[in-house]
Amino acid sequence: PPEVRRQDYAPPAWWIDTVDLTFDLDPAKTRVLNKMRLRRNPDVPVQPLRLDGDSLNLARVLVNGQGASFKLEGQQLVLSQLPEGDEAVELEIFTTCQPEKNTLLSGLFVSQGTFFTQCEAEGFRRITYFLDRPDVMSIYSVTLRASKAAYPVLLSNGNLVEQGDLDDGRHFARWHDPFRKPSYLFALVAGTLVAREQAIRARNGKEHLLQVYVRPGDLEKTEHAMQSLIASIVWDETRFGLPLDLDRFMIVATSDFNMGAMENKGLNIFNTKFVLASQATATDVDFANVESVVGHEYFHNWTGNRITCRDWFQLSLKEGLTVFRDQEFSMDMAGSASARAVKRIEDVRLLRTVQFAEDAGPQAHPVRPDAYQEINNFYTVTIYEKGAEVVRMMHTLVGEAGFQRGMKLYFERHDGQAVTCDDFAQAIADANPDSPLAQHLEPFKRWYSQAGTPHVHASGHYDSEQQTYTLHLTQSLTAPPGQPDRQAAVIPVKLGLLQADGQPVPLWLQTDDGEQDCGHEHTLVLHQSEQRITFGRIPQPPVPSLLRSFSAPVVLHQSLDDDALETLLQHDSDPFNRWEAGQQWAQRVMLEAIRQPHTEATDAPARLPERLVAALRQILREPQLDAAFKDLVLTLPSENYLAEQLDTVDPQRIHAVRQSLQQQLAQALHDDWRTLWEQHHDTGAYRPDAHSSGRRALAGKALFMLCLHASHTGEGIWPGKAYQQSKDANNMTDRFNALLALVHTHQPLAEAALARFHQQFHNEALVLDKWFSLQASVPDRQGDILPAVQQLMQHPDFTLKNPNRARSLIFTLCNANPAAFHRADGAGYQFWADQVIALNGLNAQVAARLARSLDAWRKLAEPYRSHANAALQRVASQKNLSKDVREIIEKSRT
Ligand code: B3K
Ligand code: ZN
Repeated sequence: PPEVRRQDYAPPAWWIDTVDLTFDLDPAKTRVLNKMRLRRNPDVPVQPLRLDGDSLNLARVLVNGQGASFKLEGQQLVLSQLPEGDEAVELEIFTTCQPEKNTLLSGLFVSQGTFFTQCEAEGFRRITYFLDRPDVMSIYSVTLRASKAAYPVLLSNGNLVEQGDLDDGRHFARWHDPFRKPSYLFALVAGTLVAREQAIRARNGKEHLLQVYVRPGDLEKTEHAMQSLIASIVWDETRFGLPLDLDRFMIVATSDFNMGAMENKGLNIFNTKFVLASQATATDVDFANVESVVGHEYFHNWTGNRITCRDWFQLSLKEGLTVFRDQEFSMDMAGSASARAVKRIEDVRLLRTVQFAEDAGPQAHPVRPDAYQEINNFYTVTIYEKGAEVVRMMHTLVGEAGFQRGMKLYFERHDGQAVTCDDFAQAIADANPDSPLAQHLEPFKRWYSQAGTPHVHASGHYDSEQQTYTLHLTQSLTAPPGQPDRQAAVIPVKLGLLQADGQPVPLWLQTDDGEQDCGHEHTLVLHQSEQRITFGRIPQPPVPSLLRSFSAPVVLHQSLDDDALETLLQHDSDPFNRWEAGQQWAQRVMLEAIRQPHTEATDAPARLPERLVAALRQILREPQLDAAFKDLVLTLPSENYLAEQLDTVDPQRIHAVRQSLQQQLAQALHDDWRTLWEQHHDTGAYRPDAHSSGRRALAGKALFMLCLHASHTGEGIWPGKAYQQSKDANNMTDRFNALLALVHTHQPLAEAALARFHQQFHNEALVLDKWFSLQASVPDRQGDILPAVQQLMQHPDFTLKNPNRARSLIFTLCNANPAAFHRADGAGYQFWADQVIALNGLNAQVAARLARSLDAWRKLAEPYRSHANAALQRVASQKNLSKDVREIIEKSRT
């Protein structure tokens, strides 16, 4: 299959200045008239016009009002006899498409009787012939015509300029978007929808109309989305000085969507999962996700839409930057320093578990990839999350004020353009000429071009005579065989030193010209493969606290003993490193146990050291600490994260060790769990803010631990309380946590609770997703989960066609329940292959995501590895494999 390569980028031979689209909407056959004004790009040699198309029926082509000759080459429409001069050409193209047959949910599709579009990355070509590439930006006018009864609401980008009735019970609406935009930001929606509306006045006095459109019946679940939108607008104005540039800003929710949401200009289309939220149906995590995704899509209006990507290799230009912005937004919304740290820990956990694994596996690619077969396969954690870390490092290197200067320059230079990652980095550096970023800009940009996670090794040396402490840091990044050697990256290492009693040590940096007072924290810029740094006036051997708040996306190796880890866990002023010390400690205990010789996976379970238990107990009892933070510290590294640390992975062994430690935590801290539950389980009137969410999370963890303990003693009080709570809770977070405690600890009451829950929520699609997902995530016991999932696939509420539902059951099993998926008999992999094949025929994008569950198959121990290989081979040998799935499977197998 052909590869698209970054180095082959060439500017378009034509520009499209204006587009006037007319849709006659009909689910079976929609007619599209596309009138464009084009002109040749004077900077490019004269060439035919080649328009992209996909799954279109072409009816007619007119050039300047006359019939014209054209050719279809593959999926492209080629016009070679257009006038050669530089005057504009008017092109009219009539096509039809079949929205109701569109199960791929790319282009124009129907969801529950409503029309939606999804054009990023290359879906617009499934609507009409076009130069479907982000560097062609045009002014759009759109007329929608449809039955007034079936489709009372007709929406597109920009402003509504005209509407009225037509004959035969039809009506029309005409929209005009005053901003030039690439085709991937086009959108339309037509159907029966209702809207929550809010008029707001911006700082400059301008009025805006905000609307959140949903299906009738869902309106009372839109308040949080509206509040999040308003908060996003205020935040972007205050922190970045970026105002809303539209009279009208719309969000529309659909339950059939391949991803989270889409930032179409002025008409964001969202998965219902990231719009609808009520206390009765959504958890605290859902509420936080709505806020974060509403923010993310809104922030794209400037970072993505006003300045867009020159080509899809630059995807992280908009995604990395916008993720960075949404992370900062969530942190600012969370408020306190420790709530910010909680958000940072959650983001880093995702990065290290999923992105580091991606970067170490067969689908590894740079933040700015060099080649792809199917661009939809590159909406990855590397582009998004690692991309955001690259932006965050720039922020660290130039500071907040410097970063804002850089953003200002970026908009001065590039507003209205389609640009590259280099352009962004250049703007930030040019606005901060004296910063370490400007000083090391070229090597810094290796973060864009080199795949893989750098490893940093740190060791410290204390000289009692000189009273100095020297840190020795090295970095390495190994390239896969056959690839050019990696060069040193620019790694900001934020650090501090602690005395043994936990007091921060004043930092006197020794430089060539004497001593420099660094206060209590210093950011070392590691830009060579090896560097040393020395601090003076140190009376005792200190404990180093390195890579504070995870200042760079690297793996840090340092050998800290239990004393040092305990000092950091109890006293570090950097909450991220406090958490990290606890994780390192638990991880070391678990990895040692996993590696111990054994015949059965379950042999010789790990012993949780008394000292670690005592340290964790102290964290739980510290009154100043946030509940959310305690919950994170008490969460053991996940099975997937542990697997990532090993060269050979026996998923059953990892599961057995982690389960055993979890059990010991439940027992050893039993009294504390009880106290915590009593202190935190009643959070009063429901509010999804960071503080009360944290309390519910910790109470939920306590209830889970108490039920886990009960499952071993046979005691019934806590399961009884959990059952009560699963019935009576006044919010979904508490209700679901109680249900989870029962189900995940295999309580006899679990079945009744599950049945009750289903009965109560069978009309709530998003809650049913939770119900399916919960059952697919139960810790496996003797292979009982796969058959349960297979049975749930037969449930009348299950369907493969709805991506959320498919993800809730199948993806949860294959990606989030390693011990249920990796079975010694290989049945999990066979199930996976069946589902990849079934989805491939329905929705190649969703199928390609699932295809990635076996990315790490080469690291598996036998017999898993051979079974996984067989399953991969079976998928590979399918005829009619989409190019999406083919690309993933091929890479997995090479
Ligand atoms: N830009 C979209 C993602 C489009 C995915 C296309 N396969 C959502 C976002 O990142 O905001
Ligand atoms: Zn995005």
